[in-house]
Amino acid sequence: MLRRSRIGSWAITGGIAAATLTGCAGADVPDAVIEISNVQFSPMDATVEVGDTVEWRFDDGGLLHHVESPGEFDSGITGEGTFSYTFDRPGTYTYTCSIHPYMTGTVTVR
Ligand SMILES: [Cu+2]
Repeated sequence: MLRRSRIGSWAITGGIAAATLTGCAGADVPDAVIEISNVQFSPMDATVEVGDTVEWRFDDGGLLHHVESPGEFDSGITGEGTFSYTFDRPGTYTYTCSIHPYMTGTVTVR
């Protein structure tokens, strides 16, 4: 009896989570995700369309990083969380990490 009620409870929780995700899909789901781990951007080069949102995920065990493209976007220095930017003009955007200058990446917007 107890076991069955636990399973039922999990099913309800899952249903709510799925509904919440679906409800936010239009605004919050990035068009491209760039992982920051092992002191590099992955992928280093991303291509998106005008109007797309790119999300960088700081996932390097708390190591501080920075996503910076002077005059375009700047995540600030952080070791956790995410940074999103929506590109509304075509072009090739180069960015670096000010803490680790050898960390570079590009976003091509077409
Ligand atoms: Cu860095």
